[in-house]
Amino acid sequence: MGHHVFKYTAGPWNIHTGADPFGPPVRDEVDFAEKVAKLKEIGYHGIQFHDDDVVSAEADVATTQKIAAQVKKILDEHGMIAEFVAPRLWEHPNTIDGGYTANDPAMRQYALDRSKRSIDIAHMIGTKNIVLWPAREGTYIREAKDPFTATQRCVDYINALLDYDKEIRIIGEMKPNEPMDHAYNPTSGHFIALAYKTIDPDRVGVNIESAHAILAGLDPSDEMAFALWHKKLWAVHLNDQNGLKFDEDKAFGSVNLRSAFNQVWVLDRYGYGANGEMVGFDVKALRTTTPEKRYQHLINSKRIFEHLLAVARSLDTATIESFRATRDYEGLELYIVEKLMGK
Ligand code: 3MF
Ligand code: MG
Repeated sequence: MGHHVFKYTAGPWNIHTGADPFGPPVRDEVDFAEKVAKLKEIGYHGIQFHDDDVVSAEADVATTQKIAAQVKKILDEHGMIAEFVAPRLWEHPNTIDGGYTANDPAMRQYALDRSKRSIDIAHMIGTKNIVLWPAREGTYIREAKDPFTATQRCVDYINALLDYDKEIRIIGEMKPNEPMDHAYNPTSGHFIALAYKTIDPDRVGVNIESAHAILAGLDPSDEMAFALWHKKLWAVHLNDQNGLKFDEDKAFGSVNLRSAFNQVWVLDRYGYGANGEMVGFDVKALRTTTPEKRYQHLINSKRIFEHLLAVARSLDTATIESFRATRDYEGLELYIVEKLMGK
């Protein structure tokens, strides 16, 4: 398996100003067209979008079509594709209490309408993929919402979108916490279980983010393997995370090289990308990064992925099998670690 060429994507939010909850921007915002041109230059193949990365959520239909066409033109001019559109259901006043799990029916309707509009935008820029990061679909306090009802509302919401458009695919990007204390469906496994209860399971899959798996105390490569087995790994957000704290979105492989290696190895072994899946990086520049280096974390993540791919492809299968057959896992460990050290 494998040995095909991987293709890389990132979102416009991955080139950002460095603003954080504790301080203002430290770098200027960069024009969208410049981001696309630069990502192309550093070897990327496509762009990921929130709905409002394409066009403001307040724009009317005619304006939405016009601006989406301009965005598509910029992509086309650079030979870049749109990987997905994610409805941003966490910034608007109507989503303070969540989207489809909000207690107020009017707010749930807003989430649905905005998501349908995201599907329309996805068509305009040429993708069939909708990513669902259920940011505020959870609670700050346990008693705020009913978890049984929330489960049903999630399935009803997905069904409504599958029914609205017979071509789109819903790709859940699960995360256990942040911004919420607890999110509903905190792991990919939860979402895959729900997928089978929807009206069209073949159009419901997952986007696995390394940091989100780590925050759930799980191993990202095992999470990926589980989804690959279900034929439901349709996107990845590779990055890294130093322990249990806020979602750091560090450059891929920058914290735990062995974990990163195992993610690359499992993706390559099981043909990730063979059906057009992209290697997405959801990485943030450090706040200390100077404007001239604002793409360096994206360059680094891709380069580290490629180095790890070379390591994975240099492994000798017979050697690994003989370590396994003799239960010599100490030997296997040294074999892998020395490979990672270039020995
Ligand atoms: C949050 C995330 C998000 C999602 C993005 C697309 C800002 O932890 O990972 O990145 O990836 O909203 O769904
Ligand atoms: Mg992400």
